[in-house]
Amino acid sequence: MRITALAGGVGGARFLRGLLRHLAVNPSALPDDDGEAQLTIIGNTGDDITLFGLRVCPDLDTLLYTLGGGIDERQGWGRADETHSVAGELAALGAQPQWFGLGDKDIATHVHRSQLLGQGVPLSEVVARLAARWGLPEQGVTLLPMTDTPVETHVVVDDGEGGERAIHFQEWWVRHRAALPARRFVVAGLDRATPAPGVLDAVRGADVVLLPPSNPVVSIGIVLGVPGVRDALRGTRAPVVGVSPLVGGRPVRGHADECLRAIGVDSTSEAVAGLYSDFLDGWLVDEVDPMRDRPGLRLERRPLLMSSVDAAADLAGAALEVALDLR
Ligand code: GDP
Ligand code: FO1
Ligand code: CA
Repeated sequence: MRITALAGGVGGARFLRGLLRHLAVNPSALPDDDGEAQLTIIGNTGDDITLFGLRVCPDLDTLLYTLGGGIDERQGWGRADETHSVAGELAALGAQPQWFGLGDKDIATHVHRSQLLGQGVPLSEVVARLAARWGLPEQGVTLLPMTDTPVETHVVVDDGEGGERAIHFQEWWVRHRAALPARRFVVAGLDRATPAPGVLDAVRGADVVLLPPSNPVVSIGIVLGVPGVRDALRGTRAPVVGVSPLVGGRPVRGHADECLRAIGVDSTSEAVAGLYSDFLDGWLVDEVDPMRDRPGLRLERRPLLMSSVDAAADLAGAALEVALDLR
């Protein structure tokens, strides 16, 4: 059984860790003749940024650390048991920026990745090596960056003098906590990006495609913008089942509502499903979500909060069950 998922960072990683837990504790989750589960994750790289000469890939690293058991559970990103000696020295040197916190263990990932990229190793190969470090292959997981081409999401905001300026997505999200109204997103490199090796095949050849409750604009929306990915989703024979990131009309964490506002979309599960309407077959919303039925879309109401790994396993199991039913 080939399961393919598109993913951002924390929401995607927690959902997919739940899926692995669900498969591990329910040997009968998959029909007998479908064999072992192979999970291919297509990760967002639009959040990537170069800081202090180091290439940082927050969403890919969140997936690696979460599935590999090294994540800081409270933050949802970065490494557990982290120290900040390097950041302290950089601050003493006056190095900029100081609004992005890099921990020492995390920095080792960025040093290693930057060294390999500098030697001409494609990001997908770097990710494969990091995935081996975190034991993903043993779990039947392949992590692919959406593209090997550098892509960076920028946010256009008011410049305070009647004009506008673009800042890196991380500066908007982390430094300004999305409090500067976003006029629009500009994703440098996306129109010229090519899908990383294996990405389109993973969608076209999947038995099931899952969309975790990742940010629909700056996570899933960016992956969908890689030329060829959306067409592959429209064309795949696999059912595509997604989970709403909104509970009570609000994101569970982060600023997805601000991102949706910037692209002129309401913060409702119905409107988010609308962003995927050309390929979405099943959609999980919260138990009291007011979304109405929509022709051609299987709507399921479930508890959507991933308050523990077990809760995430239940949610992922429910999404998988809907997908298997739609096959
Ligand atoms: P990011 O890259 O770290 O922002 O993570 P993602 O893009 O993968 O996921 C972010 C989205 O996950 C946010 O819009 C949240 O609303 C959603 N999210 C986080 N935790 C939960 C949860 O427990 N349940 C649901 N349904 N969505 C969640
Ligand atoms: N998020 C923050 O809010 N503050 C930080 O200082 C920060 C540092 C950081 C370092 C490495 C990493 O992989 C992620 C980090 N994040 C930080 C989270 C992350 O950048 C954002 O939550 C996502 O990119 C938004 O999707
Ligand atoms: Ca992200």
